[in-house]
Amino acid sequence: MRYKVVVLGAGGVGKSSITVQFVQGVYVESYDPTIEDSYRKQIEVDGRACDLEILDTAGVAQFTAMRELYIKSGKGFLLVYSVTDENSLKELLALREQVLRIKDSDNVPMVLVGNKCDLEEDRVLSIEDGVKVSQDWGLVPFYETSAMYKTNVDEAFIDVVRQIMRKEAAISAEKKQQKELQKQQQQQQQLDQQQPQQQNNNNPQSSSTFNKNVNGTTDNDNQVNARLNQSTTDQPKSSSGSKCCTIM
Ligand SMILES: Nc1nc2c(ncn2[C@@H]2O[C@H](COP(=O)(O)OP(=O)(O)OP(=O)(O)O)[C@@H](O)[C@H]2O)c(=O)[nH]1
Ligand SMILES: [Mg+2]
Repeated sequence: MRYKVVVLGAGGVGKSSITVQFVQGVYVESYDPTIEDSYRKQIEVDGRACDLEILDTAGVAQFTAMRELYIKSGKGFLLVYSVTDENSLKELLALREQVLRIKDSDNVPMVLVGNKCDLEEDRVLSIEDGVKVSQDWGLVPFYETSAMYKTNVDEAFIDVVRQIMRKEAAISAEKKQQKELQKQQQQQQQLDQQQPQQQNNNNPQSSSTFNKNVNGTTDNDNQVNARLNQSTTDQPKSSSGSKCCTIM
C-alpha cells in the first residue's frame, strides 16, 4: 500500500527536521527554508507493509502557493507548530480549515504536533495548550515532539499512517457491503421474474383444473373455463401476465 503523508505548518517550526529524523534518522541543525521536498520510506504498521511518500512542504509564505495541490494529493497530514512560537499554533487553525475544506470531509487522518519540546526555556505554549486544540478539533491525536532528540517522531508518523489504514479499511468494507447488497437485490429480482413463470410451468394442465380445486366446486371444466374467461376480461392482468388473478 502506498500512502502520501503531507507535513504542514508555519516556517521554521521543524517540519523538515522531523521528516529527516523519521526518514533518515539524522538531525539537521542548520535552517534552510524548504520549497518542496519529497521522501520515500517503507515501514511496517500492525503487520502491514506501507510504502510512504512524505511531502515536506514550505512554511515560509513566499513558497506556499502549491499548498492546495499538496493537500489534494495527501491522504494524511502532520500539522506542526513549535512550542516556542505562539503564532505557529494560530496558523495551524487556518491550515486545518483549509485541509477540511479541500478534502470536503470532517474525517481526515491527521495528527497535531508541538515540536521543539526540548527547548523548555523558550517554551511559550504548554502541553495543555496543545491538548485544548486537539479537543477543539474533535480529539485529533496530539504529540509533543523533539526533532533534535527524536522524541515522539516515529509515533506521530505511525499514528497518521494507522489512521489512513483504518479509513481505507472502512471504505473498502463499505464498498464490499454495497456490492453484496447489490448482488442480493439482483438475485431477488431474478427470482421475482422466474416465479410467475414457474407457477405457470407447474400447471401444465389447464388452469380450469386449478380453479376447480381452489373453488372446491363440482363445476365441470367447461363451466370453470367460462368463469375464467369472464374474470380475465373483467380484471386487469397482473404485470406478469399470469392468470392467477382469476381465482375467486
Ligand atoms: N532545539 C530544537 N531545534 C529544532 C527542532 N526542530 C527543528 N529545529 C531547528 O529549527 C530550525 C528550523 O527547522 P526546519 O526543520 O528547517 O523548519 P521547517 O518547518 O522545515 O521550516 P520551513 O521549511 O521554512 O517551513 C532549524 O535550525 C532546526 O535545527 C527541535 O525539535 N528542537
Ligand atoms: Mg522545511
